[in-house]
Amino acid sequence: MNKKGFIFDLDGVVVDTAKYHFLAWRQLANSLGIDFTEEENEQLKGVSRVRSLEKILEWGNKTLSQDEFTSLMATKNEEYLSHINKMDANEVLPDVLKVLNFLEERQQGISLGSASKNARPILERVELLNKFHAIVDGNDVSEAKPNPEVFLKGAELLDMEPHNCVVFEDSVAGVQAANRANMISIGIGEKHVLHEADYIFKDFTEMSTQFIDEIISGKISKVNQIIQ
Ligand code: B16
Ligand code: MG
Repeated sequence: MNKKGFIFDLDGVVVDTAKYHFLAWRQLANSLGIDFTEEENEQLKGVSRVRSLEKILEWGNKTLSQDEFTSLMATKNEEYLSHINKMDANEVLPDVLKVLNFLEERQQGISLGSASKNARPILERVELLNKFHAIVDGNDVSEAKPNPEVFLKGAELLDMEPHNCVVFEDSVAGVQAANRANMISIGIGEKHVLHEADYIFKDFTEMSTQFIDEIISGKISKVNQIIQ
């Protein structure tokens, strides 16, 4: 079948909001006397807000009451939203629009598969909301990546079998989720971080339309092969 489901992660794939998550989490962590590196931050990518705060508290060896925990999550989100509210279409990552338009031309299924509860407002701000046939975000799932729920729901909404779906992901947890869903996992980012992905590209400018066509035709399938 020459139709596939293409599932895009949001943060770090469609837009670089990963940097805003990092700024907001680091500010919050520092206020608790905890610091973490950009390398440790990789572990926060793609995972839920709750799990992110749990990890930061683990790093700092701190425990909080449930009320404090909830209030800190709200503080982080306010800080994060102050960055998001300044975003516009210029913040869409290079060649994302080109790939979305190409997939639209080829009449492929297009879904978002993000852990973020802010996914819809972000897509609206960067004027991409109408490019997706389905959206699954942090409001729609009960299990966080690396659990495959977010991508399996995307496949279902697109009416596609998981093995006919492809996931673009910038996070380790997200690549693992795609693999567990039995989808072709395409890492967007660094090879040494995303080595579990079937294919890896630095960004969409490195991905040819021929590569996408070969996925659509089935010539390229799920193998543990690295292209860069
Ligand atoms: P929010 P993605 C994820 O989005 C981020 O990568 C991760 O860092 C964040 O904690 C998570 O969304 C939740 O985001 O606080 O906005 O609900 O990469 O899955 O698109
Ligand atoms: Mg991401």
